[in-house]
Amino acid sequence: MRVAVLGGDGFCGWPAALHLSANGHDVSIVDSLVRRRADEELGVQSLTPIASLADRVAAWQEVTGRQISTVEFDVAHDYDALVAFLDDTRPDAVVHFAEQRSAPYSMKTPWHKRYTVDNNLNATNNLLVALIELGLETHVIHLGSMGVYGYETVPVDLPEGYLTVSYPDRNGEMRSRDILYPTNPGSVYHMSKSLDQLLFQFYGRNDDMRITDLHQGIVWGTQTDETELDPRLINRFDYDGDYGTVLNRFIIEAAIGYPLTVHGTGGQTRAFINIRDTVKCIRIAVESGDQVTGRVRVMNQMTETHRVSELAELVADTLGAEINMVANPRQEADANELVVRNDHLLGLGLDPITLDSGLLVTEADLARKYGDRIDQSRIPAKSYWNSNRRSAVEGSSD
Ligand code: NAD
Ligand code: USQ
Repeated sequence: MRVAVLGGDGFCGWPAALHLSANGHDVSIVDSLVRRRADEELGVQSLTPIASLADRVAAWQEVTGRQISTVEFDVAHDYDALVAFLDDTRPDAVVHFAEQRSAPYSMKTPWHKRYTVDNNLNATNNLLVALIELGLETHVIHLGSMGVYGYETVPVDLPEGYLTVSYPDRNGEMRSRDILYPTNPGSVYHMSKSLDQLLFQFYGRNDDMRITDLHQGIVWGTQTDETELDPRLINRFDYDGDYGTVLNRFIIEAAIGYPLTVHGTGGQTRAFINIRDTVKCIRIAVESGDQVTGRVRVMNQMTETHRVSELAELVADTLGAEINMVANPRQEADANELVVRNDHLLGLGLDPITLDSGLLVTEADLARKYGDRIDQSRIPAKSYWNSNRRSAVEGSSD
């Protein structure tokens, strides 16, 4: 299939593009390279040394003989370039990763809040409008977030996108219908994913579009079978307080002897998926596009749930580390329960990699290998959700 990967230079997009290419798909990458500029803005670099996008695809061709084309433009703001690209490539599927994806980055300042909403919503809206303008029947696969459901304890296993509700009509007769699961985002970033859902619901219905929204959990790990083929193909590995996600941060922290940074009580329970499973899920979503008819297909792209404090203990026990309970810069519940359905992807053949697979040690080895690239001053999370959280952190003795 012809597959366009928007955001194909990023942490999930790059290995997904390689995995699709390795499996015989004709892949084109679009990226504005804004994520590399965010590293410059934040004064931090990926733990792993990442090659330029041009060098990456040249290496891929050298190693495998497979070609991936690339084009650089801003999907959110260069609508004409997007239309020209889609008209030229006429993809069977577009995988849309091209959004600002960090919750802490989205909460840093008014500029970061406005940038995240502007970038994420315009990227999604532009893509949908461009496909409609061109009359293409392209399957759109979007990377959404488990965070759209919110992280309060609820008495149900989180369903895949829709909730069946029953209510009395005006004559008192019971009715039943499926609604989008009530959204309850915990950051401006997560809110942008909640709003994306409405764009999909509207255009899906109005223009009969085929759309899959993947509600992905926190991705951990770095390398995949394809990125391991050559050092120039290595994936990025974020560890800083803005872009580093919890498990990858714990792995790096343990690897360099930095106490694990557990926020608050560590009672937050979250959904996780290894990057090797992310790329498989993307391929599965692409290759099962003909199953998408009618309403937006929502699949929960996660394989296991863990409480942050228990993750820290597991990492400490496996890799050897101290644990430091730090004041939480985020406005979030101290603790929550989380049970998630992921029947769709399991039914389509996903065979999950779980934390007990031994990959923790492999990842820690990688972190140690590049440990001298770490700037420890960039580890503490310093994006505060509101002034109360700032006071709590700045007033704490951590
Ligand atoms: P990333 O920041 O590493 O990659 C995103 C890529 O998109 C970057 O290369 C960036 O330059 C590009 N981009 C951003 N805005 C763009 C624009 N307007 N035009 C063109 N390119 C643009 O992030 P990631 O971790 O690879 O995440 C990819 C997607 O997956 C995001 O939408 C994110 O919300 C979602 N997701 C990520 C995780 C995770 O743990 N990393 C978990 C769940 C969902
Ligand atoms: N946390 C710590 N210590 C740390 C970092 C984080 O205790 O050093 C805690 C946070 O307070 C939070 C939890 O770990 O309770 C998860 O934080 P995270 O940064 O790992 O994940 P999050 O901000 O939710 O965002 C990440 C990705 C985002 C994706 C989301 C999936 O950056 O793109 O959408 O995971 S989910 O969380 O399922 O919504």
